[in-house]
Amino acid sequence: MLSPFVQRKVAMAFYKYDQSKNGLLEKEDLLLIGKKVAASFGFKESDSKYQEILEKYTLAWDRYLSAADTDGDGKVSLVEFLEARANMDSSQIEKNLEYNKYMFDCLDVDGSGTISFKEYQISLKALGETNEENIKFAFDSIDTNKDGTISRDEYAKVRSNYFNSEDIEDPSKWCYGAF
Ligand SMILES: [Ca+2]
Ligand SMILES: [Ca+2]
Ligand SMILES: [Ca+2]
Repeated sequence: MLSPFVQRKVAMAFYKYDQSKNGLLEKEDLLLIGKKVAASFGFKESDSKYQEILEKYTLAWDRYLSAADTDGDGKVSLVEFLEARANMDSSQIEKNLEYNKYMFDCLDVDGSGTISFKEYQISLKALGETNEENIKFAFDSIDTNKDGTISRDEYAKVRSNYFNSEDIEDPSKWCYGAF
């Protein structure tokens, strides 16, 4: 059973991903985010880079998020999403890193192996965060070694804390935008 604080964080992430606002997560939501991100980078539908970004979001659904669809109806309800998070073991670092890979790849639009401030900013804006200061605060708190980029390890750490930490002061709660 997740604590009320963790439930709140999980639900917040769920509703940010639910772009069609029907209360369910579907592949379509991931594609909507991918399309916003691709458009923000100035790519057009006919560009190969645009299709490449959509492919990353498709993989994030197929290989990661859809695993929470336990009743197999093609949609993830909030209950299913909460259950999937409750079953996520923070000690299974390797498994979490593997899951994180698909979300990380979505954010690492240019495939450089790190998430730049611009990549993070565009992703958060696609999820509905518009306040630049909030985005900067979130980015700086994830970039723990202060090299100006988010590494795979830094990203895995913040997602693990987001979905597991009971510390209400921990800034990881900001990783999807203002908390
Ligand atoms: Ca379902
Ligand atoms: Ca990058
Ligand atoms: Ca860093």
